[in-house]
Amino acid sequence: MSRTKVAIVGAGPAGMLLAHLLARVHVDCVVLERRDRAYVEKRVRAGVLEPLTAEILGSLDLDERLRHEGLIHTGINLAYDRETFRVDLSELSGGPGIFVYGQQEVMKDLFDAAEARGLHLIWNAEDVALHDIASEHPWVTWRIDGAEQRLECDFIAGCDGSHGVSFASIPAEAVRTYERVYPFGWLGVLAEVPPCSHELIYSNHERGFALASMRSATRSRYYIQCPLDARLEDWPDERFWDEACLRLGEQAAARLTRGPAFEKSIAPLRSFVTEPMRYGRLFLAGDAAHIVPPTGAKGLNLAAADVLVLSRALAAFYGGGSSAALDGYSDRALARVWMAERFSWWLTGLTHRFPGTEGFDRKMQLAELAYIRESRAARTALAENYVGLPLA
Ligand code: FAS
Ligand code: PHB
Repeated sequence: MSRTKVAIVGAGPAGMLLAHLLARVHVDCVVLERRDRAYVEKRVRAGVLEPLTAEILGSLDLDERLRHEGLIHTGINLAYDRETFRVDLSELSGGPGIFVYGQQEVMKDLFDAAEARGLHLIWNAEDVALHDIASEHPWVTWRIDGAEQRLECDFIAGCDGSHGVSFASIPAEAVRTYERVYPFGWLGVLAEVPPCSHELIYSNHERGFALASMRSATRSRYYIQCPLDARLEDWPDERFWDEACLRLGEQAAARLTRGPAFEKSIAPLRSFVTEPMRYGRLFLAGDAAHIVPPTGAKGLNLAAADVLVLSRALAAFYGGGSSAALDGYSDRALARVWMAERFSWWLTGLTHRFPGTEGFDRKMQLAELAYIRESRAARTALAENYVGLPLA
């Protein structure tokens, strides 16, 4: 049996950033991850970092590769009805814009530094279970090679994503959940081809949404909206490229380089929030507490903001004994979460085709896109939300 101050469940962006933030303020913690490093690192997922997330990595001296290999984008593009227009994120938000740097790279940086800094990570922790989370002395158990392990702690950080054990450990009557499930998914490919545009293109096409993104000047990431029952085997590369070209518009299609997809996956889209993000000595962060559709590129960035607030609250507790910040964690994190949920829901509604929304609804989408193209105020609102709203 061992003891720590904070037991962190999950070594995704939330768990690993929290571990580094706590190590920085000398708060002892242990990270329990049910998979191994290779599995967590190979998951493609996010590609856009807000300036706040880049600042957090910088504050931990973990931004060297981001600064040298990441791409700074000062704008994004919206396409609809054979029109494409740019939203100047940097000029309209007064900040640097966004950083295009894959979640895989962020995880590599977090894991490399964790090993170098001696952070305590336990991989392949099976059957993690949380105990006495409503008491002042919670503890965690798990199995390694069949042998039961136990860890005493003061607090548990549930950073184990949307299918983790933390959320499931909270009595249903102690939380309220809010959900919106979208009637479509995203079919995404990763290919070693140069991107068709030096900035992201979000396209609302009558055949459905499409997104042209990238990981570098030689590696591209494309997504198209697909039905929820779509099957990968029905989407050979050529069919994917044909559809992407149709939906991204002639200009982009003319510059699009096709190539073999070395990663292809379908992700469902949903919005989900748990309130509160705390139960007793268990604090939820990231996807364990909330899910956003990837349209707004907010998932990883919300996880980073949650653990920044949580790490400061834990530092205040261990630094001065006050639990005021811990008691305020859930409200403070949720204030930003709901804003990001609203933006992600709104941008999804603006850029995707919803079954049965022909005629008037379609005209509303096109009129709103035309308004954004014409109105500096509307583009400013989009830019402010896209680069990330300040922490309250
Ligand atoms: P994560 O899910 O990343 O990490 C949780 C960790 O906990 C995992 O490593 C898991 O193995 C571990 N775990 C789970 N249960 C456990 C247990 N019982 N015991 C121990 N460990 C356990 N965001 C964007 O901004 N842009 C995108 O393009 C984008 N694409 C996405 C595509 C997909 C398919 C998904 C699912 C998400 C995507 N996201 C995207 C959102 C994504 O980036 C998440 O928001 C981000 O990974 C959240 O990080 P965590 O909260 O750390 O959760
Ligand atoms: C990505 O590059 O994977 C990406 C970018 C922007 C999004 C979603 C995904 O909104």
